[in-house]
Amino acid sequence: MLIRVPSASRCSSADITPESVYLSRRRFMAASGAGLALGALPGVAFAQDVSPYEVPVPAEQPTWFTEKLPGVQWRAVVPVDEAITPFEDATHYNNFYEFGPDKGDPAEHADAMDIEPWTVQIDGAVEKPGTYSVADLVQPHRLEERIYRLRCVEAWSMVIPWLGFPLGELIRRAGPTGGAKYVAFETAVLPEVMPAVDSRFSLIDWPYREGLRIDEAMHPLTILAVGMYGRILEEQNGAPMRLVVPWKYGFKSIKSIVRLSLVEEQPYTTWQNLAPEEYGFYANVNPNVDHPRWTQARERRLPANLFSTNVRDTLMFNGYADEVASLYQGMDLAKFY
Ligand SMILES: Nc1nc2c(c(=O)[nH]1)N[C@H]1C(S)=C(S)[C@@H](COP(=O)(O)O)O[C@H]1N2
Ligand SMILES: [Mo]
Repeated sequence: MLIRVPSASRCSSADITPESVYLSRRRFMAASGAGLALGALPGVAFAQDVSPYEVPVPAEQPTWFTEKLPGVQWRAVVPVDEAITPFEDATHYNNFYEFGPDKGDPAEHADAMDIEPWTVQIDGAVEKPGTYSVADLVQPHRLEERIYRLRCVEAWSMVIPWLGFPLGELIRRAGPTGGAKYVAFETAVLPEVMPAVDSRFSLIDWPYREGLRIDEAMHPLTILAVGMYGRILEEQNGAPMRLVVPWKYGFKSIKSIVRLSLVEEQPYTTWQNLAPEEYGFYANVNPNVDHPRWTQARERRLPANLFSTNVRDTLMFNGYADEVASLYQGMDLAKFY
């Protein structure tokens, strides 16, 4: 018998979709109509306590989340025509350095984080600064499902169905004033549950910090996510609220946000500060600008397995060039990496 093993250097087009995800997806498409354009169709309601994915759902999800489920706009953006990463991989192969450096550390440690209640401080150049509960921040919004590629700077990627709302809507409600040129974000620092933030040997100057230019923050693809796979976010993925900027390397998508500031100057960001030659402020996914130590032209789509490393070409702006390339018109992307 001839068994063909794809060579590691070639892109594999065979996407492996686990049966359960595939089946629930078929059900889902039948219910909602496949291939929705942005904002084209009203959301399809599912029973409050039922995730359309066959994934573990916590026994108790906060009411601020469950009360939003019947109104969710599923598949709010045309889904990528690529298999959704199995929930197990998306929740057990993570970067969340506060919980440790290994991919399995966040899943092991992060559920000790108490996300209920949780508040986010909004300050800087806004008319309505204050400390708001996540419940209050989510309340005015309809949740949308955004199925996005997530491309880590380490050259692996996934496809994750998030539930969230556009960050721009929140900023508009806060009332940005003239000095609002950038948005700065900070993650919680919880030494009792985050083994790495206490370490004298840690290279990172906590809190983990990220930032966007205001036009990037207002872009309709940029969301604050509170759920994934039709359910609440897992702690290791940044519960209760994290940023998702799909055309940028994953490190921009800061988790477990406690502070959002509208500021005049380009803010301090964690990775840029650690290694400015390797990680820039913009961090736009770009197959033509290599990391100093590896190529960014290709990526490993997880899960990879014994028979397929699942290598594929990385797309300009992670496949979102039509939507976002105009934000960078006239900029030298090799200089502003
Ligand atoms: N606070 C915080 N946010 C973070 C990180 C982190 O270490 N700390 N890692 C980033 C990196 S490098 C990536 S690739 C994504 C991973 O998101 P995921 O685990 O949900 O896939 O989270 C980003 N957000
Ligand atoms: Mo990353």
